[in-house]
Amino acid sequence: MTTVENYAVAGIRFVLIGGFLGAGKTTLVSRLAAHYMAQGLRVGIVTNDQAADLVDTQTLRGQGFEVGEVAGACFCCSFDNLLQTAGELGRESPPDVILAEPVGSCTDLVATVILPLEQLYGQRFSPAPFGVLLKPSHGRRILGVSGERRRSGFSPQAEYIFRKQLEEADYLMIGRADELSSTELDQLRQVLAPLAPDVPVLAVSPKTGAGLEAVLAEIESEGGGRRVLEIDYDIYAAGEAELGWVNLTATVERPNGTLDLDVLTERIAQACGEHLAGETAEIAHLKCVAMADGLQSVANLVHTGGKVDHALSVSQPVAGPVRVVVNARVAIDPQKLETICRRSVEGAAASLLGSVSDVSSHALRPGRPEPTHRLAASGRE
Ligand SMILES: Nc1nc2c(ncn2[C@@H]2O[C@H](COP(=O)(O)OP(=O)(O)OP(=O)(O)O)[C@@H](O)[C@H]2O)c(=O)[nH]1
Ligand SMILES: [Mg+2]
Repeated sequence: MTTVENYAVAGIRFVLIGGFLGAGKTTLVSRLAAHYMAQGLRVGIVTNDQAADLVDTQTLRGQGFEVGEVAGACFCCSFDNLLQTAGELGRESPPDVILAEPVGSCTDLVATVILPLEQLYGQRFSPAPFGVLLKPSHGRRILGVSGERRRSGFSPQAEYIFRKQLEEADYLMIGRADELSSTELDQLRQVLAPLAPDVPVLAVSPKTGAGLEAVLAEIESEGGGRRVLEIDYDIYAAGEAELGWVNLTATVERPNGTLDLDVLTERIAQACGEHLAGETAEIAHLKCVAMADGLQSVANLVHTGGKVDHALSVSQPVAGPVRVVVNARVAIDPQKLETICRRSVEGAAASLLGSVSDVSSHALRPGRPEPTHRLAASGRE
């Protein structure tokens, strides 16, 4: 069982949770953080994105966690920034556990993050075995469950990233298990077996907490296999560059009236989803947070044609300005995506008799990953 004492001896337990965009990493990180805090451990969280204005940072901070953000590039390419951000968590007394969520289009994390932490900064950090969440919706299509190899909506290069993420795991977690039948779980286990032989495969539901005990046991086990990938960075870079990336912020206001934050985020996500379906553009993850009076509503879409889900809900209407942040990662031209996001925010606000101001956004395609370090298990760069 984890105690403050044994983490204090071993250094900060550094827990990296990998997995594709929309797999459920933030939801799992939040569950794990709550669990460790309830045990009396000090917890810090690090989020990561290619651009500023992250929904995940807002939602985790809104839940009362201490969160540092590495923005502008993935952990592997901003390794020193990751170290600095981790070092700034819990300034008065360092955390016992750091939970870190990499960008969901990132892979090769064992060689570029876990081994450098272990081999170059092993006095400070004790990296846990690396767990990767499988996203069932895209996983079924990309891995060809039951021979139903359907179009995933992504190019072979982006599918390559999805597979590589699974290959480097010390343990795999099939996410959203609450939505899967036992047959569907078995089918996923079968297609995972050749990709990741000899790796434990857990069924988890970050949203309900089911399966958390088994994840905790993996995190607390000693040593990971440190599965360093054989990976072609040209394919990896092409796969990442296929995604349009938009982070948009805006203020929505309804003069002399109140706004229902859940309806607002749902309408924004719904409108984006409809526009993108019209473009036959596959959504990797589209999330929208609306914040006011310390309250947060978050609406998510994790594939095109999917149903809008609320990761966080607010029951009462709010008066006054509402801060909205949209993060969209979609296989489409980023400028087109930016226009769709702006129009969707404006349309949703207008449908609630609200107005939009202070709009700002970043639209980009992720650049080629150039890791700060890339270590082999032997410690050589
Ligand atoms: N039904 C169900 N939904 C879940 C579960 N875990 C996460 N979700 C939902 O899946 C969506 C994506 O979850 P996130 O935790 O934001 O996913 P993520 O991997 O952090 O996404 P990125 O940061 O964009 O890569 C949200 O709507 C969550 O509420 C689960 O166990 N069951
Ligand atoms: Mg996340």
